Amino acid sequence: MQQLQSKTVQSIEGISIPTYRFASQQPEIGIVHLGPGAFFRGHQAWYTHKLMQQFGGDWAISCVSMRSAGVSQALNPQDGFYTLAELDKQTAYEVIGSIKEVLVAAQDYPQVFKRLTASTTKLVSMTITEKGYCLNLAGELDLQNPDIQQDLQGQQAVTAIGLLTAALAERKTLGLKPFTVLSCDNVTDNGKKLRQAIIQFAQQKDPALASWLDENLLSPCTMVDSITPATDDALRAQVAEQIKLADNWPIKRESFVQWVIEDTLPADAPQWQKVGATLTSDVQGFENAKLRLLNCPHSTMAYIGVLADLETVHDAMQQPALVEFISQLILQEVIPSFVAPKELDVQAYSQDILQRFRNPAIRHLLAQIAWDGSQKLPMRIIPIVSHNLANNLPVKHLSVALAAWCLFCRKRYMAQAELVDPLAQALFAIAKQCNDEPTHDAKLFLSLDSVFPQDLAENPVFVEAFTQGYKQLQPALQQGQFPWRALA
Ligand code: CS2
Repeated sequence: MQQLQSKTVQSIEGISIPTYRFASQQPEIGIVHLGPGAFFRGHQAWYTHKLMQQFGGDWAISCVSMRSAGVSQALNPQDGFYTLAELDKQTAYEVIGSIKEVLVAAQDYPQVFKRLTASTTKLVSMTITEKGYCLNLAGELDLQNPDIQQDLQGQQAVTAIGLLTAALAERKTLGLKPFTVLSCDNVTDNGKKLRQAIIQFAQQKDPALASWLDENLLSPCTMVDSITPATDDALRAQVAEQIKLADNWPIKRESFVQWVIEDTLPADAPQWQKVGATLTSDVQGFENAKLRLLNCPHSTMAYIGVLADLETVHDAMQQPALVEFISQLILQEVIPSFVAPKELDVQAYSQDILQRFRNPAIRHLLAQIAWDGSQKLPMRIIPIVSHNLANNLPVKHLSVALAAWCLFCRKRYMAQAELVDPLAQALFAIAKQCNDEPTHDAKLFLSLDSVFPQDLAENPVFVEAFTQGYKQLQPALQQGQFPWRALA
């Protein structure tokens, strides 16, 4: 079978292909994106594709991954083309062409730097996941992070923050405007934190650069949403059958897609609002709603589900006790914890999310959501607990969710299986010391101060709820012994 690439893409029948890639004037690169994972290719790259398809513009994307060469090896031989499959009641396919090249910073540093410092590069977006920002619990750049320390001393940056700051410094020297930076990760106040981290890094190296950035760097906050499970061989086969070409790395996602961007996006940025993105002054409200009503239940379901030996979100939604637990969590503890934007009907929004979780066409592995708990929980669960404790609101279900995460880490340790988490070593060190005595074990986990803020770890109401949750779920550590009654 022939490969999907410029030469062959026009032979595809019955599926939309990127016509702008065959126009007399090819779009120039206007965006550099850090972190070309599946989410980016299903979401922002798709919006940009729609924009160029309908309105043209020089918004081709140069993707950069910091270390891994997987995406560049898959997409460069395909001239950046890949297929997006929307899996819902009906399946829809589309070939996306907004990515022009994929670079690997560790190998192609001069080329990456050239892109970042080109006058034609107007915007640098990123999906580098929570850990990519190297922040501490207070949301500031963690200057003790070994990679950040290396970047403060070294030549060739290994972190996104180091790379962006070095490129911005060069732009200042060249007399260019800074590019706009756009964080598209599930991080609270993502734009503000990103901006602050870059300026903090610059401060360490060159205070004049820090003041220039403080005056000129734009970093709108965003909220991004679309469920995008990892690609599997079944999808590769399904896509090959449809397009009659081999695609190294097609992407699948649900048909729902949402992008809310702070209305400080400058005029020389892509006008994604023309193709469905929402510009608003209240991103925080949308982001709070999404982190709390989608990501918090998602993680809760992932940890409890894995403990109950379930495989996918869809499977978890077939378990009445788990669905009931999640519904109680949402109604009693999550919805009362925040003020939603005026235009959002919270109940309906939450119901729609649960309906999306039920999508039978999406096989979203709970294990995938369970990754990086130490980075995700401080964004999606812990702030709700802190808020509720301060406002005399309940925290029982939230505490069970956090206890489920700790037991999930223990379960991985007991199975001698990999724990995908930057704190895996510390978590396994704790798991090793656990002795099944809930008060003892709970104390050990709560001592992890990069996840649990000290005031939370010392709050008697929370410690009691967390220890109780841990105690009730603990039988799950024995294979096939999930204590469903503990959720009642
Ligand atoms: C999920 C998210 O993997 C996870 O942690 O909760 O990736 C989720 O699917 C997206 O945020 C949906 O927009």
